[in-house]
Amino acid sequence: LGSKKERTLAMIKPDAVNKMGDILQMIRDANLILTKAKMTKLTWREAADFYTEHQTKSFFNNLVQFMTSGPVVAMELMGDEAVSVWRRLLGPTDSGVARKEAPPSLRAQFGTDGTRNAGHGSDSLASAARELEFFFPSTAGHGPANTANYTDCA
Ligand code: DGI
Repeated sequence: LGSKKERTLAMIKPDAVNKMGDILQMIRDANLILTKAKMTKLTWREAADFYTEHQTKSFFNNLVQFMTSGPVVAMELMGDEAVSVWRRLLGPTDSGVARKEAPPSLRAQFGTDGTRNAGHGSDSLASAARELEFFFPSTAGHGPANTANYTDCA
């Protein structure tokens, strides 16, 4: 892997978990590779911690309610400019806005509105580091992904 490869934290939110197959296809078509994945049901506290930067916002309770309404799938994606590539696949935060854009993004296809918006992606390398540690803590024995030979997955 070249030195320009990035890692990002992608998440399929509860409203789109049953679209995982379509989403994995989008990931593959964008030349990102899946290096870690975990399905989990977040507790209220976990969801509130994950979105702690939004704790004072009016939509915070609705957001945490939604994020705890069913399982999510957390994924580590790797590839050239993975952070921005995945954000582009996601599309605008509000799925209603996303549907006005072409080509149809993940949120345009699988989300509903400004809260139920199908997916999450880290917005910077710093966020990615924090969010990857949140879902895949380095102390949990996952070990670093061996990225030396992922060509079979591309
Ligand atoms: O990084 P994003 O998910 O695109 O957006 P964000 O980090 O600003 O907000 C995190 C989540 O919070 C977003 O996916 C949905 C929710 N949210 C953000 N802004 C609004 C919102 N929900 C509602 N209802 N209204 C908002 O203005």
